[in-house]
Amino acid sequence: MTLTPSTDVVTHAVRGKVLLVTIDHAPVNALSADVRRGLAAAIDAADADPSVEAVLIVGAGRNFIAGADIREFGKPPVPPSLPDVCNRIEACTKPVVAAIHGAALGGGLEVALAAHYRIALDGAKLGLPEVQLGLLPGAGGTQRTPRLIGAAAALDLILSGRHASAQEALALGLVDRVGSSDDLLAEGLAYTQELLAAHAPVRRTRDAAALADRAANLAAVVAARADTAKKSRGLFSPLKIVDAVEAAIEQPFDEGLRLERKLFLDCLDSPQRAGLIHAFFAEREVLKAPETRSAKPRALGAIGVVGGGTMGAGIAVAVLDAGLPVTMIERDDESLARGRAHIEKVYDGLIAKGRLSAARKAAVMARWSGSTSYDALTDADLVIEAVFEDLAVKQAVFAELDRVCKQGAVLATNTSYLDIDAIASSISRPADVIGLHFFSPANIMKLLEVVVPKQVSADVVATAFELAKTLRKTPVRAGVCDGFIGNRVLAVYRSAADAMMEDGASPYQIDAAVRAFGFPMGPFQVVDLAGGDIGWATRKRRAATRNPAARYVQISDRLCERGWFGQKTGCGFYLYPEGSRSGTADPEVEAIIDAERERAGITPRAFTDEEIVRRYMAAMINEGANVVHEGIALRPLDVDVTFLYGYGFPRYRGGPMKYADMVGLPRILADIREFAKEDPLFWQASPLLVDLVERGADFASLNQTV
Ligand code: 3H9
Repeated sequence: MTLTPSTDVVTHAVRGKVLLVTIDHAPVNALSADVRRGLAAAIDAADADPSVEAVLIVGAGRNFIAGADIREFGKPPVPPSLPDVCNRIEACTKPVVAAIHGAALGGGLEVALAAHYRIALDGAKLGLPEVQLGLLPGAGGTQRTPRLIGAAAALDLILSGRHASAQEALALGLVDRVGSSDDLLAEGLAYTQELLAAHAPVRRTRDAAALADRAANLAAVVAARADTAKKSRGLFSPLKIVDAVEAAIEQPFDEGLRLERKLFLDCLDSPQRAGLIHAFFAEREVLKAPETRSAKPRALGAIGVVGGGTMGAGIAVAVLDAGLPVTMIERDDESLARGRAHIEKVYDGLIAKGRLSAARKAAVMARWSGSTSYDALTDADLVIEAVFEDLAVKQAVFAELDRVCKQGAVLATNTSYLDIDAIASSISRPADVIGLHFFSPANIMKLLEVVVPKQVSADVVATAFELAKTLRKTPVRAGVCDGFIGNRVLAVYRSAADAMMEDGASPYQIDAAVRAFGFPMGPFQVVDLAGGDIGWATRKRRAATRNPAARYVQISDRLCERGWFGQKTGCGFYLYPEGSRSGTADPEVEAIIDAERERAGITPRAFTDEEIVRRYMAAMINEGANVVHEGIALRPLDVDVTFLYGYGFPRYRGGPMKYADMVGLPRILADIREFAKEDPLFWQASPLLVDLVERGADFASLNQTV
């Protein structure tokens, strides 16, 4: 057997009558220019070699092919293009088999669909996830998939971007066989030899017949178009996907491919593609905090949670769901029972929806134990404190943890604002203390701010990142300051929203403008959902240290003084008749706002939705820049991931700092300087923003790996 490199990353070798083509391009066999060249060359070699009767394509490592090389997008294209390579594979005069293990995603599945036969191993993941990157399958996926499995199934796969298992792929007709062992090469070769023995012909997907029933397939397109218009509001690529699949039904294959190429390039040029691909890489970069490289995580077996309120219970559910045991501490039996009830309520909700069995709930709850004595935490590897947000109360808890916990236990606080350095230095082992800021509901929200105090040891930080992985959360490393990354920036853009409200925009207009930008909710809806009393308590806490010269809008306080805390009290900025969760505008609130404007001596003016968004975003970006400048966030991308995962920032815009880069930093700075004419104290341009603009640089230039 000779091994011929087509390129360094694709080799081919003759095995009897079969040309075995191996893609070996770590980490995930993405289809870089070298891989594309290598694949085309291998097919040329197969056609040219009379001793070769069939071709088998496999991937080395853990995956078949993860797709096009995402890092190439936005750069000048290098031939051959992937559509050309797929067409070359399909045109091969000898049967081509793809043997799939691990991921066959995007362009990876398109390569497999261009092959003539497909076998997948158990554990394979097949999908066309391009939509999640603002794209559509651009190497024949929108044309071959419906021809192979019908428009309805193809649209479901392409519009959702989900991964199908090997078994599902078999049932759909996406693959011909599921291997019975995990020996990729043996399975692939055996299947190829079987096909040769049966004189199986070249079988091209372009000729497959699943679109024969034109009417039924068109009906699927009509339904998908209506559904997509509703569900994918604001997104650019989904409706283009529907158009491309429609072309598969209505047009000859080559015409369809041409349309697909055009639509793909339109998507490639779109800012949404840039935003979504930034998000893809950013969510992987945040995992690479310096301590995760320099230190090994400590063991994570038994977890303690102090406090059984909403937050403590949510954290306990997240930990239980990850398969770890939880010991919950509460001050008395009644509170402990309430904590347990909070947890059970989550699981009972799942049972009611048919998503969990009673037996499964019992198995999960068997990992839960509760106690009113801190002594129950002596074996815990990591304890998360989630009690009342008050420094003295938290320090008292930490004194107890210091007393009972074993040496080496990680002691974490779930505070959202408080000075973790002050908590750490109040006990005898400050190196073990860290902040783990979960977001409510803690079992659902993906963001976990890992807040790193001065004295903490590197392996404790590494353990926090490990915990995030176990809990399937997205960790972002943050430094200690009031509000860390997320809530600190939130406080600033909330103030900008309050100022606009007092100056003349209604909360309803502001919310609608922010929703139109792509957030699921506006800032005043968020207040109503979270409970106005929470922000009120924070404002009272900060009152003593607030700069008396700073503008302070009192409208929210007026609502709270009336007990209007939002959804839970039936009214806040909105009215929630009879427990309804979607609010309606409240004329009484508007009257209160009018009265406050009068009290403050403000003549209200009109705002356009565009100006609202400009001010809102400028405030968010400027404080984001401050947070990076002060080292609270490692890089701008850490701010982006915080907002994507914790604050509903629209993913297709990439996060506030990416958005700023796309708008252009000079424009953001010019806006801030313009707004500063009215309120110079609030609108102080971040030194980092000024510096970047002076240097002609952008936030992305600061995103290199730390
Ligand atoms: C496409 O195919 C378009 C075509 O239709 C048309 C073209 C004309 N490219 O996630 P991991 C990197 S669009 C470049 O941590 P896992 C990743 O950044 C593409 N790099 O591993 C990371 O790098 P680093 C459609 C990629 O085991 C490393 O690989 N395909 C690519 O948890 C490991 O990744 C997709 O959208 C790529 N395509 O998960 C699939 N993929 O070590 C995207 C990964 O420097 N990929 N990297 O941080 C995935 O979903 C997951 O990576 C996968 C593995 C499931 C494959």
